[in-house]
Amino acid sequence: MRTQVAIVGAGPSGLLLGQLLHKAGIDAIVIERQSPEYVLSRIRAGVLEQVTVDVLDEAGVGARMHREGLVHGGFDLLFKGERHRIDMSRLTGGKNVMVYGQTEVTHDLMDARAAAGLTTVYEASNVAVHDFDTDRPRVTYEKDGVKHEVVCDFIAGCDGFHGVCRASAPRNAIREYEKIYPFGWLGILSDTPPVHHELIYVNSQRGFALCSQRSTTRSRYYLQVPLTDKVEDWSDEAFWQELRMRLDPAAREHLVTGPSIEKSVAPLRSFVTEPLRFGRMFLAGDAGHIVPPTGAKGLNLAATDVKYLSQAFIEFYADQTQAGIDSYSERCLKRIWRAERFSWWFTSLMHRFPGEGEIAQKFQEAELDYLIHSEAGSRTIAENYVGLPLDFGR
Ligand code: RFL
Ligand code: PHB
Repeated sequence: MRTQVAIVGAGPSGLLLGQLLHKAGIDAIVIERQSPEYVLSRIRAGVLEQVTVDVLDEAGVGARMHREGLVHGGFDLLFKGERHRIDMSRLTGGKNVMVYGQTEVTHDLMDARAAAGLTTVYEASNVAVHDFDTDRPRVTYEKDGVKHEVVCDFIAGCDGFHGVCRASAPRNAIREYEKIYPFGWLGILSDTPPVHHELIYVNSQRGFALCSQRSTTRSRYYLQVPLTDKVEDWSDEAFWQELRMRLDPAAREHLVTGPSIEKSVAPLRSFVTEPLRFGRMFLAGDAGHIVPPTGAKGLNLAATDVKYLSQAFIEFYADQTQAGIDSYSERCLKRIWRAERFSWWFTSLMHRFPGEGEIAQKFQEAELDYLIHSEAGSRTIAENYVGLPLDFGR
């Protein structure tokens, strides 16, 4: 078959790109390795920046998010046993974030795609990308034992960190930067009311914890755990007990526990690919970069990549200009490195690093103390958390 843009991966990046292109009258196909159920079962992000909310609105998929999402104007930092609120809204001139799960975003995008009658091939195997150094790239895959070929103008690699697109880029044209952190996050989802109406980021001697939420009746909690820990090592009871020990007395008292409906361990990594374009193949979202989740930036970066990429394709077809395509990589990477820096810094500030001793904890506590008492310090964390403006630094 022939299409204008072949999108590999039906995570939020791929589906959002498909929707933005559809709105602009550009033909695209989405090819995904997994089933829709599997894609929806991955519990990940929960915090959307205003920029992401705007892109979802632009794609025409924001209605349920505005109805059901929770607008947060601040979050708490808990250290030395006490909680301190970062008033994001006041510190940033009225900016907020939207708490709305990635699962729901993906669901809304899937529904919109189905309603528009657009093609998504799920459970495609042996997906491969070819000839992206020519003006006639191809994607091949197998479905139900039958081989297929898609001839296109462009390939969008939206296939996440373990995808095939980045792996197919010529080794002499790609540079990868990586840092792996010496711990993971154990996450639990439960149908219990959140311990607090906003998020709590916890620095404790026992390690980092995060109290997040999906709705007023569904909670998401995380604990820093050693990389060697497996989900099976943690009963629900053990999780709640450890969480309680990392919280302050008031939160400990308010914490409502219950059976987990999902439990998983995620490794933490900082990773950037340069460039994000190889001829007529473009990487977007986790295919090109990973941040540790502490700053809640992964999905938000994916949304900006996709916004820039859709703009570049729209300009190419409507105005016959290559300008957006040529500047895509550089434009994205500027924003990516800023978010990488913030995510690395916030991760370093909040976690216990094995072997670093008690002085590291003291340094962190002193820095947190500075941040909450300094208007400049508080504003720095707030403006990064809500997301730097798209024209920042220009
Ligand atoms: P995804 O979601 O990994 O989707 C990629 C899709 O590509 C498919 N695929 C292939 N398809 C065809 N052929 C192949 N060869 C393929 N290989 C892979 C995969 O099956 C998949 O469906 O990447 P995408 O779309 O770029 O989206 C990125 C986000 O998922 C990610 O950045 C966020 O989840 C990160 N993240 C967070 N981001 C935020 O902005 N705010 C948060 O609060 C936040 N919290 C988190 C997070 C990530 C976490 N984990 C588990 C790493 C919390 C956690 C715990
Ligand atoms: C989440 O709700 O899953 C979440 C929230 C904030 C983060 C990371 C994850 O920084």
